[in-house]
Amino acid sequence: MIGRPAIRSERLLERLDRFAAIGATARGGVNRQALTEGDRQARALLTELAGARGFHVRQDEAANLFLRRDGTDTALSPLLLGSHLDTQPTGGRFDGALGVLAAFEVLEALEDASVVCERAQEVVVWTNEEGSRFAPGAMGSQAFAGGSLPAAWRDARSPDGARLGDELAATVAALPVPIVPLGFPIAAYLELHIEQGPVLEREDIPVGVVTGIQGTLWLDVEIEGQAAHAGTTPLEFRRDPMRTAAAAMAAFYRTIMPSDPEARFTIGRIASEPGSVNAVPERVRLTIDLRHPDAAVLASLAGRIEDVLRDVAKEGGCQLSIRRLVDMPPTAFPELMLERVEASARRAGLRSRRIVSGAFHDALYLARCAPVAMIFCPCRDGISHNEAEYVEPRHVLAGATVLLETALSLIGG
Ligand code: HGY
Ligand code: MN
Ligand code: MN
Ligand code: MN
Repeated sequence: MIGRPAIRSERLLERLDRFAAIGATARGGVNRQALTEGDRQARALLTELAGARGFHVRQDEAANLFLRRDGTDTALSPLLLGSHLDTQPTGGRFDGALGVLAAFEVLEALEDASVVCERAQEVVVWTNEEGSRFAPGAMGSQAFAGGSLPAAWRDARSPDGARLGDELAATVAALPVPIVPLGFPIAAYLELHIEQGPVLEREDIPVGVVTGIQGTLWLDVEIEGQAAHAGTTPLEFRRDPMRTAAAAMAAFYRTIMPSDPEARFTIGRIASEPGSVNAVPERVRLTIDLRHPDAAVLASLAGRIEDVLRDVAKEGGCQLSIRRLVDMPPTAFPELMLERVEASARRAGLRSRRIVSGAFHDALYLARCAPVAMIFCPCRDGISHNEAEYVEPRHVLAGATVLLETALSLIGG
């Protein structure tokens, strides 16, 4: 080893700028949705950078991408570190990309310092973490942890009408690299991510030691009534799904979050068919994103939501269908891994605090197959899933340094 490996901040910041240019939006954000041309472009760039450093690039059938830096003992399972490159439609330049590029920077720092390790290290890019173009979210990591990609997912359709299976095939075909089995033994998984909330910034603490991830449920709700003339149809003749949806939404906004400060309830998408100004809609579809740190409370809130929907649909003479698109139980990360990250922060001379994640992450599924640790860094005003998302360079460096230190503690460096 030639000296202790160190993060080269200017290289990492330059990489973040370079990737932010792929899918850049006019308002300074990034629109690089899962399995689009932009996603494929970012994967190709990362593959090129990896090849230039002699890292081995491979992918699996879920298009999860792996960049491997060999260890001396091939019998040892690798340390995996990474995140995702796909973004929200009006996403930021750090959500996901920070974790991938910081992980890549860790491998480069090890290579620069000629650190020879017994255990291989692999940067991973998980496919479709956001789930906003194709549900469910954290798709690639879920397939990796489960060892299979459910056939039903392949027929998932995006709002722009694309079929997941086709986009997945195009993404895998776009990178002529060896295919690895879906799911292989790993020693541990590390992920650096922005907090996407206000706590670390408010307390001026540079490192978040993530204790776990709260539970998440996504519901796809379809309310079917009867299309009718807007001008001629009196109330008693209407079976209006928009009126039904509005009654349910009013009840949800009035009760769920106001009565439980830990509950998170979001309707992010609503669509009306045929969507004509002067026709009572035939159908209304809306999505519900429900979260809570307590599994029993999450289940009971979901039950109440479904009861309210059934009652108002009955009252409005409408048909109702509810599909569960995502059902992620609350997940805790191992105490020993939390202590590892805290020790890494201390070695780096950085203050840290434990924090639960309000957002889900790929680490949630990796926790089912290996010891996992997540490191958070503060983001400005806690803003994310928004083009204004921003992380100060000093916090990028702090997070990447703790990621390097934690990786070293796991590969015997
Ligand atoms: O929705 C989430 O929690 C993640 O940021 N995709
Ligand atoms: Mn090699
Ligand atoms: Mn993310
Ligand atoms: Mn996100």
